[in-house]
Amino acid sequence: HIETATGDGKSLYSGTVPLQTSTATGGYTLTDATRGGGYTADANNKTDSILCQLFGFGCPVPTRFTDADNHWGTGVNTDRASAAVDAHYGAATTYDYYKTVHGRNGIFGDGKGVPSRVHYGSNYVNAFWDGKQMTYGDGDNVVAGPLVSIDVAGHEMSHGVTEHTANLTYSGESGGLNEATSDIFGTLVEFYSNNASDPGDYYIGEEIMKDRPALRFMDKPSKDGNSADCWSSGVGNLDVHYSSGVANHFAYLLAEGTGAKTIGGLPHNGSTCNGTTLNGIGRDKLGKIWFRALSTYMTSGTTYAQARTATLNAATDLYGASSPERAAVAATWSAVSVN
Ligand code: ASN
Ligand code: ZN
Ligand code: CA
Repeated sequence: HIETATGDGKSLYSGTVPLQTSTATGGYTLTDATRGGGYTADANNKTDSILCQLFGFGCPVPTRFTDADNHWGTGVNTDRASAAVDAHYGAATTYDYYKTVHGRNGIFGDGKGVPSRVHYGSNYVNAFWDGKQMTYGDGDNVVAGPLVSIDVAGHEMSHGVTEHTANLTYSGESGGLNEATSDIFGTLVEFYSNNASDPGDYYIGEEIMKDRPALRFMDKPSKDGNSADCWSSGVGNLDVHYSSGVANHFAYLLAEGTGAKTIGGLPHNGSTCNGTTLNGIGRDKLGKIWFRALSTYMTSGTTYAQARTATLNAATDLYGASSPERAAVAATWSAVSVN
């Protein structure tokens, strides 16, 4: 019979981490029965055909990893299990974050875990949630290394949470809010992991990027050369990974306020679009307010103006209509030109 076991693994980005596994023929396998049976498998560098992507026909079947002694990986990508260690840890940490902090049982809210597959395609510089499973590329080692860092894992799986809550449409302003939701919770998962090798910060993808410090910067989104710091009419015409900048900037300023500080060893500097100074109410309250807004007030077509109202309603529910938290939400949206 199958038993659950606790092993450990040498990850690519998060040092040695505990892993929840199961006994299997030949030792152990990366199946986490304590978190709804989520498992991690090897995509063997195959890609999904168009038929697979559109209709689910002829999809390559990932193969399970096995390990004889339940000590996984080497911390370098030449060992195929190392990226799997990060992915399995990322899925477990994201599951725990939503359950512990928000009382949500997994991505779908039904207690089911999800499959993750690593080594997708060849030099594939992306990671994605397809509605059912996580997929991670190995990167090209020029722009990016393997895309299995905890903030990327939390970002992608949070797309699943968004899909099953507000279901923000992935274009226009709602698309920016969808992307920002993933950046916000990917970041809060990274902080929740409390991992010395990859401490929390408001950069997205700082562990994976090779040709720049990170993919995105929540303290000042325009640092990526493309993202918007402040709302303006037409921001919804940007790619959703850039229109997200307004909400990422809001989230950073709400939690941390203005001014220069070092977070997770990296420089951050919040400044407002209207010249105001903000103090920040902390990450935990940011997470509570954003999650309640997402799961209670936002809908598929929510705009930035409506996100302001949604988060104000959430803050009223959580802290009261006259609370400093609600006032901070109002002042912070105004600080990113959402009035
Ligand atoms: N990595 C991209 C993202 O999550 C892929 C996608 O699903 N658009 O934004
Ligand atoms: Zn995304
Ligand atoms: Ca990060």
